[in-house]
Amino acid sequence: MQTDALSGFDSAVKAISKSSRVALIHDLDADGISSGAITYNALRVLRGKKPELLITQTHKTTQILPQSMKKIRSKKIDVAIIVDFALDQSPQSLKELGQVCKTVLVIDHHKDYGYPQNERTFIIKPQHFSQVEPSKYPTSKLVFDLFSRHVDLSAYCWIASIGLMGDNQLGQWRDFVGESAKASASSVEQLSKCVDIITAIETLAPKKLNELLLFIASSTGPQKILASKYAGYLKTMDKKLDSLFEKFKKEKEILEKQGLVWFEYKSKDNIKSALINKISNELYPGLTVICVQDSGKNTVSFSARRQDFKVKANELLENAVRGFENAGAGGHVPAAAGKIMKKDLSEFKARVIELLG
Ligand SMILES: [Mn+2]
Repeated sequence: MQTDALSGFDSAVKAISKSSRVALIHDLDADGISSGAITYNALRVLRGKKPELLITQTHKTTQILPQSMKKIRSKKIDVAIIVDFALDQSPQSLKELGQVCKTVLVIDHHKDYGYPQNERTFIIKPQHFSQVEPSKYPTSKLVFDLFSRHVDLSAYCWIASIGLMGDNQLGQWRDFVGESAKASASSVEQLSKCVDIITAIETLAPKKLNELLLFIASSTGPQKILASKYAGYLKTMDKKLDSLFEKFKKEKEILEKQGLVWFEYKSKDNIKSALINKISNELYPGLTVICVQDSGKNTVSFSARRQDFKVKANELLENAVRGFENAGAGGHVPAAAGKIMKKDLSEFKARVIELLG
């Protein structure tokens, strides 16, 4: 299994050449942006030219959206590389991409949804070759380790550190982060501030994520990010986060028996990951925390956290949305998310409580 996965990855990479037409598609959070930046640079070094297409989708999803497929077709892409989202959770979408592109390479650390691999489609996840629990092996570190088998990426170790800290995994990789801080003449605190900058752009100016990824990929070190125009978003972000955090403290609901902390709020900003990370890390690492965001549409989105692994947040949410129309959920054991129609919210909550017993 171990050699299979790594040698399969190696063959997929060796088949990418200067004449290949490559698209890179990434997730939108700090790990997704960082793994995108590292993969972008790895491809540039590997083939002496940048990818033909960098796709930043309009919202978080495990699918390749129709407008992305259109770009892939019109740019005559034959190699598609997907980082940090489980495209195998959307088998129809993955199949469609496999019919258009000669090679599809998915590099991800979410649950393995058991998509049947074939000569055109190769999926690699930590669980295929490593003992590290997949949520603790963020895609930034994964692409850094995997592509380092082919090209020297040591100048970008700080980007891998930013990405893995974005997925809350400093504890797992403390030595690596310490070394990359030293190598980039920065500190863990500065790298952590870069995470906050990416999260602020994801929340307040998601249309800028594509240019931010390119900016990070071309930066010589974290200082460039800290001194950039993007850092200007931090203040607004902190303000919004603090005010929701205060609201949480007053309005949260705690269900002792289920070990559940439940919070519903309204916001037009896509702020729920940042908010729930703060709540879970600072107040309730040992309880199941669920935050439900109403953005004024006919759907609501939600996130769940459970850091002691005693509840599988991804399976809890997947089971709680089963059968609902226009609904979806997924993610990691300690961190997951999804959305449902607003009309199903009370049934969703009842199911969560029931599932937690
Ligand atoms: Mn990730």
